[in-house]
Amino acid sequence: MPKSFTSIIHLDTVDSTNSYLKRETHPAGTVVYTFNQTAGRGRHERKWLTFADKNLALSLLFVPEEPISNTSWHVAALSLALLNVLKGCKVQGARLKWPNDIFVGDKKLSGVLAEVTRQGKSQRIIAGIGVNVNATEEDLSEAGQPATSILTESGKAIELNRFTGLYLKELAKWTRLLESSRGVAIIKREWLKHCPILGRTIRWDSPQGLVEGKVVRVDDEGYLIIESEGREHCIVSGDVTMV
Ligand code: BT5
Repeated sequence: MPKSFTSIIHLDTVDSTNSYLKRETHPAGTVVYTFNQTAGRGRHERKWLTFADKNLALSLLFVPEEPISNTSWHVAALSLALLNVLKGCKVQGARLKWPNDIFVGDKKLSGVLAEVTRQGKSQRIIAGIGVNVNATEEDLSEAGQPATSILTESGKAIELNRFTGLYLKELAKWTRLLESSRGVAIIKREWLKHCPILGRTIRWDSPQGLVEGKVVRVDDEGYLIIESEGREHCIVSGDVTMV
């Protein structure tokens, strides 16, 4: 088992690997995964489709020593780990899309959902990733937005246990980095390399309505700072599209 994890639980089926970790008591570093998630969740109560025995749904429990104010770098660790595995799977041109997606061209291949709960005085971060591994174009047409998979991009299916092993090995590296003192700086640098958002004009679906502005920086907590009509806005969450 990779050193960063305390246990790795494989479930034949589960409603949602994030929900599983939320309702159970497990130590920090527990990973749970399945190839048959029946009620996968996205952000804002959206659905995440898994397609039985074709895709991976995996969640990891973090219990940080100090409370954190946002989960951007945890999300980034899960995504960056996947980007490295995708290279080995001959998927060309994968990139990150703020805040939580992996895209190839204009199609979504993976999404991450991070949720924060409390247990006594501890903060628990449950970060879950859904990866389209062997889903076919026909499956993906149900996703409600352009979507793709490793199979569709590379033309080759990959055995799910093998894929999960490769992903866990990478994830262990990024998780260790996240917990090291210089880790966040390295994750931020790598994230910026793969998420070409600086200087771009974006449209942000804010609680007050649509805001269009240029991304001037990403702060150390992973928030996007955009400039719009002479004012800076800090984007904490929500959906953004490039203009
Ligand atoms: C996400 O939400 O992209 C986060 C997805 C996280 C799923 C993982 S699986 C393990 C863990 N357990 C869970 O229950 N969840 C996590 P969001 O950015 O809100 O995107 C959701 C939208 O993506 C949906 O409204 C659909 O349009 C689209 N979608 C659903 N399934 C998809 C799929 N398999 N591939 C591509 N797009 C999909």
